[in-house]
Amino acid sequence: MADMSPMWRGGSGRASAGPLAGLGPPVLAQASRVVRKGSVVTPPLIAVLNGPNLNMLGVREPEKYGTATLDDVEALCAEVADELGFAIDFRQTNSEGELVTWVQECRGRAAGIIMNPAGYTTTSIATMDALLAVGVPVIEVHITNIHRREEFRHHSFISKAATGVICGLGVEGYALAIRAMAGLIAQDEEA
Ligand code: DHK
Repeated sequence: MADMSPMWRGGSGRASAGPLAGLGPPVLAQASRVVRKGSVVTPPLIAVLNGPNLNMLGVREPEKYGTATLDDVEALCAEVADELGFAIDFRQTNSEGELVTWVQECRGRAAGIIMNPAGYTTTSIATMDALLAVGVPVIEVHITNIHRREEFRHHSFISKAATGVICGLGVEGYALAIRAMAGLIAQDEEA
């Protein structure tokens, strides 16, 4: 198993490792849905990847993005994932290359990817290509309704790789994305 970056939540300076890195404990979900690998029972993994400036949530333009911090968003995702029997690997980076690498390393590990690409939404063909290469369901999340904002925010390269897009519902959009992803993964398993 290739290692991911030893730091996760790259931009926030938090040094805890996620299950993708194999460097620390995953946010374990209850074992209602499990994947058996030998004698080890592991809940399926959803990667929740966040792009640039989302480490500033809580202080960043709160009139648009709200007052919840990225830690609050991670706790929300972990709670919903736990309820549904999934583990999450929740990360943030300000670097496009790191985001691309994290996406690539989801191949064969994560059952789905939820991404708020933030400022890379409108620019990153590389992130789109990586998502297309991984071959798992992708849900794109934006806290704000990008279509009610400046025109340059309207076009998303990431949407071309996404099964669905959630925007404008605040950080609750992440919780909705986890629930939707659980459904997509179940469909994949049935197919
Ligand atoms: C977050 C950003 O950082 C912006 O660059 C996007 C997105 C919108 C959000 O709503 O979560 O344009």
